[in-house]
Amino acid sequence: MTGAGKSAVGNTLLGMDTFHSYPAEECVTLNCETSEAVLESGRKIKVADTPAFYADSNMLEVLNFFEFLAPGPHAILIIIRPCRISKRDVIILDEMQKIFRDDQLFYRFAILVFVRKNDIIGEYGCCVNIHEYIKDYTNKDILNLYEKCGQRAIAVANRQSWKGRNVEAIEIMKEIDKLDRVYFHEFFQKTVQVEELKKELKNELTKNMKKKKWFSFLNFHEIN
Ligand SMILES: Nc1nc2c(ncn2[C@@H]2O[C@H](COP(=O)(O)OP(=O)(O)O)[C@@H](O)[C@H]2O)c(=O)[nH]1
Ligand SMILES: [Mg+2]
Repeated sequence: MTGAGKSAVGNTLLGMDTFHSYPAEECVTLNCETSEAVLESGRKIKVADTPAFYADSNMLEVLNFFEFLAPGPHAILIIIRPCRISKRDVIILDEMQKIFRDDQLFYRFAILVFVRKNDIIGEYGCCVNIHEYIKDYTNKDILNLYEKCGQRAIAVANRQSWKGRNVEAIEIMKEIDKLDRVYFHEFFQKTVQVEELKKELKNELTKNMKKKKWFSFLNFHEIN
């Protein structure tokens, strides 16, 4: 989703303004961008920021940063702006599974990250925690996504002082640390495998595109 806050969360995690993050109707992040940082704790992290996924070509783009994230990725953060996620966004997420070959693998490493925490939680929000918010205030598509992600969810406020953002970053890292990371290490370690995946995905997308053309022709035919 464009303008969700993906780049902002990336910056919060890194502890600095690396990715472009500002209000824009058009997609600000067009290609996957990567950055790394050494946290106060001494831990090294690598973050890949992605564009909004609305086109098949974006998905191929994701494969390009697997090498950068090796031996990860260790976590997939699905950034959600409260009340702005659409059914289409959820469907696109499901499409992402193609890259990981099976949905369980994709969602096993996924965490829902709701931005604009202050709008939904605490003094100005409606809930005491993110889990209550998801259960009481979101629709069944999000609930379904939440279940697929093993009920892993966190809310963060990106628009605040760096002192506050650093605290949010620690909380996100805690969620990431709860994930089992061994499997990814083995799965994506070899670049060869990534190349194979790319080829496979390209073939499948080409097939899908041909199918789409056929369907649009059918629609055209029906209207006339
Ligand atoms: N108030 C508030 N604004 C946020 C938060 N996170 C992101 N934003 C704003 O949302 C806008 C879009 O963010 P951006 O990171 O560029 O979204 P992206 O397109 O998903 O990468 C920017 O103006 C951010 O400052 C948040 O937690 N609270
Ligand atoms: Mg962005």
